This record gives sequence, C-alpha cells and structure tokens, in this order.
Amino acid sequence: METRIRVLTVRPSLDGHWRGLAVVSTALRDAGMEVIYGGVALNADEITSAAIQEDVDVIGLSMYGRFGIAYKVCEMLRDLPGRRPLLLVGGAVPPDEIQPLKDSGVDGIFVAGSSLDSIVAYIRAKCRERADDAEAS
Ligand code: B12
Repeated sequence: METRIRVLTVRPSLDGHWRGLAVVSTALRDAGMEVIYGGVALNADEITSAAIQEDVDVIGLSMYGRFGIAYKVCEMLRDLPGRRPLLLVGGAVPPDEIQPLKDSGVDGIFVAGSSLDSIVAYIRAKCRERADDAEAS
C-alpha cells in the first residue's frame, strides 16, 4: 500500500484571511493526504520544528503579507540534514515576491485563482519524483 502524503498547513500571520488555507487543507485531505493543521501565528522556528516532529513531506504556508517568515523557513530548511520537506506558499503573493521566494528555496507558489486540482496534482507529482529519486540512489 502506498504511504499517505503528509502535509503540514500553517497560516503564519494572525490576519483575517483564513479561507484560503481552510479550502486548501480540506482539498488535500479529500484527496487522501494526511493534513496536519498547524493553525495560525506560528513563527519560523515553530513551523520548522512541527515539520520535523511530524515528519511531513510538505509544508504549506498561507500568506497574505509578512513574507519574512517564508524566507526564514527556507533558511532553516536549508540547514536540515537529510531529506527536507517540499515548501509551498499560497495566498496573496505579489508578483515581485515570486522569484525571490523561489530563489530562496520555495518549491511551488499558488496565488489567488489557483485550482485545487492543480495544487493536489503538483504535490503528488513532486512527492512521486522524490520517492523515485530516493529509490534510485
Ligand atoms: C475575502 C477577503 C478578505 C476577508 C477575509 C476572508 C477570509 N475569512 O478568509 C476580510 C474581509 C476579513 C479581509 C480583510 C483584509 N484584507 Co482581504 N481579501 C479578501 C479577498 C477579496 C478574497 C480572499 C479569499 O478569501 N479568496 C478565496 C480563497 C479561497 O482564495 P485565496 O485566499 O486566494 O486562496 C487561494 C490561493 O491563494 C491558494 N492558497 C491560499 N493559501 C494556500 C496555502 C497553501 C499551502 C497552498 C498550496 C495554496 C494556498 O489556494 C487558494 C485556492 O486557489 C482578497 C482579494 C482576492 N481577490 O484574492 C483580499 C485580499 C487578500 N485582502 C487584502 C487586504 C489588504 C486586506 C486587509 C488588510 C484590508 C484592510 N485594509 O483592512 C484586511 C486584513 C485585516 C486583518 N487584520 O485581517 C489584500 C492583500 C494584499 C497583499 N497582502 O498583497 C487582497 C489581495 C486585496 C487586494 N487586492 O488588495 N479580506
């Protein structure tokens, strides 16, 4: 039996934009993934520690500003020994923030209007790719 993909979903900020993460977390769960809902107002340390403790395949951040935390998480993940989880950012990401986030290590960015199917498909494809690479090495 294939193991379920484990995803930690978090909204680092305390602003009122909760709908995006609720919709995405539900879609991932409905697609058969194990969703660990980390809640709101977590800092980079808390996000990284939760990801390690829960041994997740994916960290999903829902962000509507204050992108500093995403850069900090990238930095902390870079220092991890061994396999690092895939890092996704969704929400209101301004166009000029997309490339710098990717250059820092964010794997996928999903802005307003992204289809839930495309998010599920992206996660499945990337996790399959990583599992194949791990098997081959
Ligand atoms: C509804 C709304 C609100 C609601 C919140 C609804 C809720 N409960 O979530 C309320 C009225 C509370 C609100 C408040 C504010 N809002 Co508002 N809001 C919106 C609006 C119109 C729609 C957001 C929404 O719910 N969309 C539906 C959900 C499903 O879509 P989504 O959030 O984009 O999520 C999708 C993707 O982003 C992605 N995604 C999201 N999270 C994640 C996580 C992962 C892991 C992944 C993979 C993908 C993913 O997938 C989802 C599906 O496609 C947007 C504009 C817009 N059209 O996007 C502005 C918008 C987000 N708001 C904005 C602003 C500025 C504010 C306020 C600061 C306004 C103010 N001056 O008061 C306040 C925040 C104050 C506060 N303290 O909270 C800005 C953000 C600008 C920015 N930071 O770049 C926007 C973009 C409007 C704009 N054009 O200026 N808002």
